[in-house]
Amino acid sequence: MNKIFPKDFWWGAATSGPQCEGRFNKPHKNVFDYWFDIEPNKFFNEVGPNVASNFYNSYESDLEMLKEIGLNSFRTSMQWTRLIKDLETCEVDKDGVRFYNAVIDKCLSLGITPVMNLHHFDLPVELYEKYNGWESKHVVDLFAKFARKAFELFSDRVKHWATFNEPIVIIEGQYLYKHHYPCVVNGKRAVQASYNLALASAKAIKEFRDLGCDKNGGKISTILNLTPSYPRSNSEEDIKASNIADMFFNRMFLDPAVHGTFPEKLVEIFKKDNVMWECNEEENNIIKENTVDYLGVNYYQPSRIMAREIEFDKINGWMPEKYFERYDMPGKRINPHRGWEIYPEAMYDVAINIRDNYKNIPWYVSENGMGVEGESKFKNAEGIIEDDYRIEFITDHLKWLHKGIEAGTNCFGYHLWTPIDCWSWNNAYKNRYGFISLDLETKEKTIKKSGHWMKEVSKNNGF
Ligand code: IFM
Repeated sequence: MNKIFPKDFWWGAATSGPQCEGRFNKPHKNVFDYWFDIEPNKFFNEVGPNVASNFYNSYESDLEMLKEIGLNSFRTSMQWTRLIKDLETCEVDKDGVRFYNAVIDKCLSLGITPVMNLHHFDLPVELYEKYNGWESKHVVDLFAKFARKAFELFSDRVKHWATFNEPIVIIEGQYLYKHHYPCVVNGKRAVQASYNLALASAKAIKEFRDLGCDKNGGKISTILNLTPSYPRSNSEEDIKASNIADMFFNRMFLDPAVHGTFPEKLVEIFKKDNVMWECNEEENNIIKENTVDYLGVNYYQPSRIMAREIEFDKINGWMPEKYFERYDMPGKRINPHRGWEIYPEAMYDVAINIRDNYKNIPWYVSENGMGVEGESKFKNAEGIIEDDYRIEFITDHLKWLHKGIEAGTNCFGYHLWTPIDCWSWNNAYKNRYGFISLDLETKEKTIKKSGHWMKEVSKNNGF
């Protein structure tokens, strides 16, 4: 055993309400529920979020399985569309309150720390239709109200909160690259929604502190998918292109979350290109004064960038790609099941970046993982999936994380995406990520080899 992690390290896993619960008894539809209802063919094998992994009905036995594989912490999200009956007045839905209370109490009874996130791409579709969703400051205020309600109801027991999961993915999916409903392509609207998401996070944090949740042992974070940008070469042009990609895809949310400000050079670009967001001083002050207590960092793959070689195609108007191109690095290690690059060394680079440029703020790996298509072919005679590739993937990432911890970064946990195979946006159940498999036909859940392995890692606090 040579990689021992800090005392009380979180060994856990993450999911989200819309991806595990199923739509049972929800008073509203989120954008994905709606999209599935109108265009089921957009989803792999036409499997939608209606049942998902049935967590709404099986949360007790599911959480017991998490305990069985040694997890001491678990992140999920509260669905706005389940908890709130009246989106304007914030009147709650009684069954939503009952359900989240039951999940929280079950976690606590098992000694599992619940981490509750408030938004995981699941905007109530009415708020898009009525107000244009995250482009609207009114929606920002409704979100802050919903957050306050959640803190009032549950912060006596939930001590770890997150405002958003991967806000940049909302921008990419909804406003740039068409993988979230309503598939808009509009850079200016993307830029406005980005500011509003940062503001919504800060306003929720303000509610948390106004209510005194921080005086009660509570901590609040935001969860960002950091894709470190690596330039193709050391040329000035490639480095400049890589820095711009880093500002747009990482720092646009990381800087306000931790420092309360946006990267100046990015703001200059938005102004020069006439896509600058609308904001006022009062809003900027809210962002300035309401930064996070700690960060959740989702890391899957790096971003390889080069200076533009082909002239930028203006057909879609302004896009961040005006300033860079993606670089397909020859010889990269790849997950053949998903097509994503595997580069565990980036865990260390993320750790050092946070240590040196982000006040050495406490953080944890809030998602990391390996999606595999057709995983059932790895089942052994006892019906257990032998996912040695996942064990190797996690081990490699933990080694680099450990090196970062030895170098002084303040990391306190590791969560795999995901505990039990869950539904995923357009890919539905194509790529499986869990420690525990789900048979879509029988609904049976079975611990994979990686789940048994994690039990040992957690028991030994390392490997
Ligand atoms: O399923 C998603 C999750 O919702 C956000 N992070 C990446 C996961 C795997 O693609």
